[in-house]
Parts: sequence; structure tokens; C-alpha cells
Amino acid sequence: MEPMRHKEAHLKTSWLGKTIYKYEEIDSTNTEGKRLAENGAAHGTVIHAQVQTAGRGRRGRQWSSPKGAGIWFSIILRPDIAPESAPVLTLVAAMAVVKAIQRLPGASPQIKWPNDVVMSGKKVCGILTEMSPQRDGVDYMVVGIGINVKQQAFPPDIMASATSLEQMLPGASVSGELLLAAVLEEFEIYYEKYMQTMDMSLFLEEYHDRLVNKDKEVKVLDPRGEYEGIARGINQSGELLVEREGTLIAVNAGEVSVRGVYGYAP
Ligand code: BT5
Repeated sequence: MEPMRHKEAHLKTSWLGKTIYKYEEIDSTNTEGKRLAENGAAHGTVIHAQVQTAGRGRRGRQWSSPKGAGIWFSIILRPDIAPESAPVLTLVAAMAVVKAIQRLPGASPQIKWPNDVVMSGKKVCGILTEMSPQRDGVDYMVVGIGINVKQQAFPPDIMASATSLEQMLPGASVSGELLLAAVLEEFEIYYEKYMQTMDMSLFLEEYHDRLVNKDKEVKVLDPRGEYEGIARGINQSGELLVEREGTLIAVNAGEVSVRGVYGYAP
């Protein structure tokens, strides 16, 4: 299907989402984002689909993306950063999603470092950041965001761990279109804060306020060996600080997965 190219008049951003490719159905907006980026799509291009037939999580996991039930979209970025810094844009995206969801009355979302947004301990949003590294930087990045909006039921394997905004806010009718606009507006704000200092210092406190892992036990699934500790927060580079036997270990989002000890597996 041919994408439609929109100029979104109501979007209050200066560069993000000036071009939005909208699909009825696509395999994965991240995969399409990579295809478009390889063909030269500009910084700030957004890809949105009503339904994904092969929505992806990290490490080949699946992302359930039923038609019209959530917002499934990706952002193409061409940041002037080192490849090692790229994972921090996942944290920027999580902050933006939290701020956008907080615009809904009664909503109190939290961040499960590095790539989930949760409500009442259940996952309402997942983020998948992918990049194309080059010798001296990053050619492009694709930040994919999936937010569950309308689902009242989930597939059996995620029934216990997943939730949607309308499940969490009984009686509310949440507009996917307005939510998408809100996330893009907030993403632009937090992306620029990050780029201003090249670290998270301008919103570290705000991030900590929303961090569900703070002072909680975590199991770090490091490929070199698993260990448990207490998450104390993040540093300015976005690494999770895990206290283990009296020392703080900085855990990089790109390298390891953190398992929370509060209700659901990854
Ligand atoms: C993620 O991976 O959470 C990243 C999800 C990113 C999805 C967006 S949608 C737009 C863009 N296009 C894509 O193809 N992807 C991005 P991870 O941390 O690996 O978590 C994956 C796990 O979450 C799965 O193994 C399930 O257990 C669970 N899961 C799957 N679908 C879910 C859903 N809709 N809501 C909550 N949990 C889900």
C-alpha cells in the first residue's frame, strides 16, 4: 500500500512529524522506518500504522499491535552523536511518553528502565530503538513506540503483564490521534534538552520522579553473568546505577536487560 504523506497542521512541533507516513497496515513501523531512512528520509520523519503484522520488541520478541487498539509508530532521527550514546534516546522517548500520558486526567504512568512505561505495574508502552552505526557516528536511528490505548483484553501470554490506557482509566475515551501529537510534542522538547547538554542533566530529576525501579531490587541479565542488586537511579548518561555489595555499578541500556521484581517478566 502506498503511504499517504501528511503535513499535520495541528501539531505543535518545529521539526518532528512534519512528514508523517500513515499506513493502514504494515509489517513493522521500525522496519519501514529503516527502509525509508536508507532511502534518505529526513530527520524527524514519522511512520504510523493502524495495525502491524510483525510488530517487534527487543531481541526478536513480538509486539502485539492489533488494529486501531493502540498507537504504533516510529521516528527517524539523524542525531550527531556517538553510537554508544544512542541507547539514551530510548530514555528520552520514555520520558516523552510519560509526559504525554500525564496529560490525561488521573493517569500516573511510571518508567521501567530502560524501555517500558508502566501503570499500576503493568506495561502500557514499549520502546524499540535501532540504529545504523557508522565509523564516526550514527547515520540514522529509528525510535519505535507502541502505546496500548483501547485494549480491554490481551493475548494469554501477556494477559497478566500488559494493560492499556482505557483499561487503567475506566470510562475515559482516549484519542489515539491526540495522544500521538502529544508524544511527538514532548519528544521534541526532551530530545532538545538532551542535545543541549548531550546528557540527561536537564531532566534527571523529573526522570527519577517517574522511575519505578528506584530503590527496588533488580536482576541484571548481563551476558557476562547475571547478578542482583538495588537500583538507585540513573546517571547523567542514562545508565542504571545498581548497588551491589556496597558498590555502584553503571549498567548500560544497550548491553543488558533488567528484570524487575514487581509482577512481570521482561
Ligand atoms: C519492547 O520490547 O517493549 C519494544 C516494543 C516496541 C513496539 C513498537 S510499536 C512501533 C514500533 N514498531 C515495531 O515493530 N516495534 C515498535 P521488549 O522490552 O523486548 O518487550 C517485548 C515483550 O513485551 C514481549 O515479549 C511480550 O512479553 C510483551 N508484549 C508484547 N506486546 C505487548 C503489548 N502490546 N503490550 C504490553 N506488552 C507486550
